[in-house]
Amino acid sequence: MDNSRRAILRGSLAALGLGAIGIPEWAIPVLAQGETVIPFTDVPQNYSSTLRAGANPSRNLDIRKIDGPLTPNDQFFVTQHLGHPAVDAATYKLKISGLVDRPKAIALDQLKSLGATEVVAGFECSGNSPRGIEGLVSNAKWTGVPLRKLLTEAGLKPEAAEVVFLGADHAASDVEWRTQKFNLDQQFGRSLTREQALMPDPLVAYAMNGQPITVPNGFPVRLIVPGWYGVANVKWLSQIHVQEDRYLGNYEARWYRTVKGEPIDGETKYIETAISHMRVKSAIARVTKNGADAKVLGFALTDGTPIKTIEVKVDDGPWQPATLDPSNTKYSWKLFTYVWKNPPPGEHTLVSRATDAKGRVQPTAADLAEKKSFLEDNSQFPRKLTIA
Ligand SMILES: Nc1nc2c(c(=O)[nH]1)N[C@H]1C(S)=C(S)[C@@H](COP(=O)(O)O)O[C@H]1N2
Ligand SMILES: [Mo]
Repeated sequence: MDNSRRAILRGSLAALGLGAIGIPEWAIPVLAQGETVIPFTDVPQNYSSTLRAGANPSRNLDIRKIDGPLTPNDQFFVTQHLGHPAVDAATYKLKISGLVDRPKAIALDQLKSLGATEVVAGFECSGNSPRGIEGLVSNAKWTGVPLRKLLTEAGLKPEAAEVVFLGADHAASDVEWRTQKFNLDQQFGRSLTREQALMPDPLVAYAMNGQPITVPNGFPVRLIVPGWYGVANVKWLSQIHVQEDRYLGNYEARWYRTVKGEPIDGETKYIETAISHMRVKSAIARVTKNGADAKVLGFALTDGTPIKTIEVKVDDGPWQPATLDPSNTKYSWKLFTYVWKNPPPGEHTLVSRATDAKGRVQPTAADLAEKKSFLEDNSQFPRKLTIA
């Protein structure tokens, strides 16, 4: 990159409040000659995308910096409940226990020798929303062994109905039962039904964008369930336990559920559901200007169902079709662009809306009024900016 482009980029990043940290290499192809970023006026001054220190370090992806299909490992969002356990790769063993014919304890090298299937999977935390500028989302290429291969080699017994995934992270936690509260040491755990676990997609992953999975993102091994919310992707995976009964752990049945009113035969019924497949969502991530026209960049997520349309609306104008990026794949996030011709000076509101091939339309915030719990907020995200 020549110095003039570098200077332009530095100016644009300064406008984002990012100037002081220098120019990350991956940001280099972002802006063409003469292209400048139009800052959003809806991003808080203190918005941070650095790993927050403390017992439970987390990090947002600053979606204004998305510049390509894969999120670099040092930018990938980070969130979890119980901090980052240190797992020693040299002594690591993935245990497979319970209702299997051949219980296993698989070392990391052994796991790597069992396969190198790749999937590009993007996901968001089910708590991701406009309130946090949609920063709990990322997209990476994962490499690992198909879960069903491991389960088939272990041999599921006929009565095996539920596959539980336990992380190495654990803590004394409140387990509520009626009016009682037990304080018990619990591992982070999630489950899939036998049928879901034997689908071709779920991956026991040991690499992320061609590198070992980072410690914050689950080193050395994590589960990836493409098309599902982040919570399904158990990090620091230490044990796969197969059982007959439904698993009702804290992060399966209590924390991660949606309380939502649905009209059923003309009456609103409050149905509680577990967090599973991602609901169709899109968001505008960045707006740039080069000459007279502005370019809008955004991302969309689905459960793997193809996108039918992504549309962008400027102020009170009509919905206009956006263009999907050719790099998108079945389970990746879907990048899109929209050319905003001749934006007039002044304040504007831009919003995007995704519709999938099953006809499911991304709702407005008002459409979600009967959803009482905040998870699974796939509402349209109106963005505000000012054209000088
Ligand atoms: N072991 C373990 N895995 C976990 C969690 C956790 O607390 N412990 N949190 C889940 C949640 S809620 C999300 S959104 C994703 C976040 O993955 P990331 O930090 O790699 O972005 O991890 C999931 N996997
Ligand atoms: Mo999450």
